[in-house]
Amino acid sequence: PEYAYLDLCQYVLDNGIKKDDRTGTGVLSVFGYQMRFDLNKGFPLLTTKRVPFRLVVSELLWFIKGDTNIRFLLQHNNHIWDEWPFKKYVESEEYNGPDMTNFAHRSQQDKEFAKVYQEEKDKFCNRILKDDEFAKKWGSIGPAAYGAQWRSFQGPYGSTDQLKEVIEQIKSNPDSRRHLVVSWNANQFSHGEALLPPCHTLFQFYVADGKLSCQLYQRSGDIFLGVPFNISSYALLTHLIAHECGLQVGEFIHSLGDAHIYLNHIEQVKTQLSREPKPLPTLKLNPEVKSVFDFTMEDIQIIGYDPHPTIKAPIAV
Ligand code: THF
Repeated sequence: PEYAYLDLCQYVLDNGIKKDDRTGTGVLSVFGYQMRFDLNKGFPLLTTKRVPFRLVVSELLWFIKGDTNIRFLLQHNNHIWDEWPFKKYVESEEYNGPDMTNFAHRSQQDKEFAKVYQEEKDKFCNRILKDDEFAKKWGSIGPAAYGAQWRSFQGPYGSTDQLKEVIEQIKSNPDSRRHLVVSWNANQFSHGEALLPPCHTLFQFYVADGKLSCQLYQRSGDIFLGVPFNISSYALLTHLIAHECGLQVGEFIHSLGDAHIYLNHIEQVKTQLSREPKPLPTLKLNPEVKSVFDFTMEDIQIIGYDPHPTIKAPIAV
């Protein structure tokens, strides 16, 4: 079932080196690690803790739409990207509420502050939902977000819809070795355009024996919170594209650069490792939908998901 993931956790606990990081939290980290998931042996949604699949789906549909504004996520009650636009807003001239400096850290240490922070963030989210002008100005996670890179990669020759082109190529020229989508636009980052430069820098598809496989190179992976999402997100993307192209699914191969466990996630990881994995669920796609670009939440179902309970952990911002 999910041993590839559990082995990664154990490997980093055993071999990880203590490092400081951008967020000031501290991590146990290794460099270079690869996991393989055979998508014919069940859908890789972890069973040793509950992974909220509807959040994975709405995030992926958001990328596929080419959207970079969190309004769509909020409309689906998905809050996994809130912290980044909120940070930009509270650091701006326009914000005049209570001091939010270092909110991610302080809200973990200080219960009173955690309440004030939650109120301010709720206000922010409500304005993003209701106020078009405000959403336009403050809801974006920046022009370097996945949605923009996948659907309108900017370069000297104009804009490229990488996702659309790669799907066309998989259909017309399956043996090609160029089925790539790249999110890392070095030029953009060196000019300060990104709130958070993409962690999923590049993915590639591969067709053999009528099966579609996908490999992701992720430059940085938050093993406890992010990676379980990332595995099921790319597995789902592979299923959607295989569905449109009339292919079966093959493998998802997850290659990680800096693979780390945040120091404030270590107890949670140990709890998870103490649990017995259960059989993986299966994915069911609405056969009426033909194009990757037409799927909605209702068209994507997970069957037979019976995980161990949720394990809470704070996100590093
Ligand atoms: N930053 C960091 N530090 N870690 C990441 O995993 C990460 N992401 C995205 C962007 N920056 C990142 C955001 N993805 C959760 C999951 C994925 C996220 C962000 C947050 C999270 O908190 N998941 C909870 C459930 C949350 C909920 O129910 O609302 C969980 O228990 O899984 C990597 O893509």
